[in-house]
Amino acid sequence: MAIQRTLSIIKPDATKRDVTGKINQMLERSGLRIIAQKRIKLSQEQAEGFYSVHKDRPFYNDLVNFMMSGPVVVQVLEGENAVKVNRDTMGATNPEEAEEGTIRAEVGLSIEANSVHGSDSEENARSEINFFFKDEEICP
Ligand code: IDP
Ligand code: MG
Repeated sequence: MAIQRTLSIIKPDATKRDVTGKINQMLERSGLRIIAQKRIKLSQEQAEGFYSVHKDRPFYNDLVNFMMSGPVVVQVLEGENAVKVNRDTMGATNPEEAEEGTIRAEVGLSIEANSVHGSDSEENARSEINFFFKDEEICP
């Protein structure tokens, strides 16, 4: 297995409830190293751009507004098979369907306010990391 990097976002529903530390502990316990991290407020342009793949979905406008409703923590995670390990640690999109012990099952509130984002492929991880981070901000 190869060492990979993936982009993670702790979403506004989670930053508002002060569970950033709990989520980071769950990520680190899965073997994912947090090699870059910053807490930011997304602009409309950033939220729309980041989720542009979903622009034709009925939930797009709500999703963009939700992602701007409070601070987010954007992070680069590194580890063996990091893209899949992070997706497994996050759990299913809908917290009601997420396996016990996953972040979304433990912390998520709804299919929209599901506490975390994670890249779904190595290729998307590369572009999502570049969306938020300069090379010099990543400290492995
Ligand atoms: P993922 O985050 O598990 O990869 P995606 O299908 O890529 O799920 O959807 C992106 C985000 O859009 C989800 O994490 C969630 O916040 C939101 N979302 C997805 N499906 C719905 C829905 O049916 N209603 C409202 N929000 C949704
Ligand atoms: Mg997705």
